[in-house]
Amino acid sequence: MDIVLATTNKKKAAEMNRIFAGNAIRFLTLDAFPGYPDVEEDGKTFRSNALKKARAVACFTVHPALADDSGLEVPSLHNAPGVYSARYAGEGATDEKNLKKLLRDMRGFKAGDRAARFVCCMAFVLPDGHHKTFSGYVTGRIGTKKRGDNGFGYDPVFYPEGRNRTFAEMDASEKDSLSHRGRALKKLSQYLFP
Ligand code: ITT
Repeated sequence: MDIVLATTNKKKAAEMNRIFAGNAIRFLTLDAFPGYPDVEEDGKTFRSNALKKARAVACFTVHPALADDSGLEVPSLHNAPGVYSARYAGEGATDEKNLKKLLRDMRGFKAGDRAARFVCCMAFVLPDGHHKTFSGYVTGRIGTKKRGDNGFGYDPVFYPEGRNRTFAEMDASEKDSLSHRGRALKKLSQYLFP
């Protein structure tokens, strides 16, 4: 089965390919469909943004589409950056800038106020409009400085629960086995290949 990945984030796409490797699925990227229009992520929830992205791609490409909307929630920041994770430091901000802003906003926070979780909502949409969504979560805490070079986004400051290494200090398979994206994709896999 061909599924078009509705993401422009190459590192996310690489994770999705990796986690699904070995299944009877070929992931296509949007590069194969020139002229695909930009979709504004203006939803208030990860689910509504994921559905919006996947619906737009299924409609444009006439192929099944898979979109991921994901981000980091910090309860002591009223769940920010949340759906704004990719643009926490402003429209078009780099991972580096978003991460710096997070550390700045949490400066002085005690250990008990550094809890966080990553959330991922995967939306799978068929060209006829049928859809299904799958959510995955990983809880942990935010460190006080960056550690590690792997991964992307907020990985260098996120310590999954029970570990004393950040996602950016783990190899790909260890992150995939714990991550919000890995957990959501596992549910999709169980749905597609029961
Ligand atoms: P697409 O919308 O094209 O898929 P994007 O990067 O804009 O790409 P999102 O809108 O879903 O994706 O934003 C997700 C942001 O949340 C991402 O830019 C990271 O900052 C953060 N994030 C999500 N998953 C992450 C992960 O596994 N590790 C670290 N940061 C992550």
